Amino acid sequence: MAPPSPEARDDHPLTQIASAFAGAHAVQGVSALGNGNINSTYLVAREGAEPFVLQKLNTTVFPEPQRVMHNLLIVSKHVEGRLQGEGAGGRWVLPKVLKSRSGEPWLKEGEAFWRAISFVPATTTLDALATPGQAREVGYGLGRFHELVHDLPCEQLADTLEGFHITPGYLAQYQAICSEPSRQPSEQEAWAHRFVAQRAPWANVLERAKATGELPLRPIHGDPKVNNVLLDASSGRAVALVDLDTVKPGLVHYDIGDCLRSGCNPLGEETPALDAVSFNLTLCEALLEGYGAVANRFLQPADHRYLYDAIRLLSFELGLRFFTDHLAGNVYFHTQRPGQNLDRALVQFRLTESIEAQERDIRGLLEQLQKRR
Ligand code: GN1
Ligand code: MG
Repeated sequence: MAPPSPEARDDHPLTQIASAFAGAHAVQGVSALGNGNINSTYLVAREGAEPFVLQKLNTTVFPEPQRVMHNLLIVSKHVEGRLQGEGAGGRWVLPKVLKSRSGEPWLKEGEAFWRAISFVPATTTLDALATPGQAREVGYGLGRFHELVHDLPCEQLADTLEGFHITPGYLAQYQAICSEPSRQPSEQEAWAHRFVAQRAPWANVLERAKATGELPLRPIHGDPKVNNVLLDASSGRAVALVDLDTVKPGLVHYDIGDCLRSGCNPLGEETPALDAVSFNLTLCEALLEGYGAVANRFLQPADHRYLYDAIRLLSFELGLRFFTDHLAGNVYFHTQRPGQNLDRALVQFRLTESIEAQERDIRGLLEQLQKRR
């Protein structure tokens, strides 16, 4: 028999933290799960009960983690009510928040903030999409989520991450960093600086529409990249949207743009093949079809007007966020190697260019989506 992994030892700190959420069941093992850029996530196996997911929240990013839990519990209760109302036919699963030994839905250990949620068995995730069938499911997953929360009053949700998806705010952070004395930029950095400067005047497009009341605030997921959609392992159908830390009032455009910039980039966010990065229209069409199948009933004409900008903006915005973090010394996104945030930024900027080059076709697809209402 293989020796137990170090994390499975009774006296290992991770095992002790996991035990606080494991009820009466002994913890058998703790292993890393997924590849999130912000929180640290583990899968905990325990004796005689289902495994569960343990997460250490990044409190630099989420300085008030109790607010995150507040939103998670509000959304869970709302969605649970909706699913019960639908009866057994509705295909959707909502991971449950687990309580720790103290009876609270978290565990504080010094500066660290831990929480646990149930694991949805027999599901898979994809880091990038390869087929229209997968894209349709990811789109359906986001539409289903929007549809389940669109009647939850925004006032009930706290702001868990101030400034999230406010592109002009990211631009201001970038400009502040650029105004500090620094070394001579590399060729790639100089290219990225020019890229940002050319698009800066347009970067407030969604915030302006929000400020004039043209686009309404609604509950949003905030981070619907493709690997946050759980797909049933045998049927491939979307059954859950996880990573609910950034659920808060916002524009559905942030979500739609984020899901498309992630779903229609078949090479993924970490590809080294920069010249081959492109926005895939076939995947875009399928993803929008899946989304529209559930979400079209609440999208308004004004929402449709800004969808192209949302797709272009969210890939630009993520590139800008990666680039700024690179210039700031990698303080926000986890990295595994030097230069990784610059490389990630270049991928998003190439994707933005590809979106811009296909503007007419993308707008054509969006018109079809609107006609299907
Ligand atoms: C972060 O942690 P993760 O991987 O779920 C980020 C998202 C980005 C994403 C890019 C709170 O999400 O906004 O789109 O990285 N989350 C936060 O991979 O900033
Ligand atoms: Mg996330």
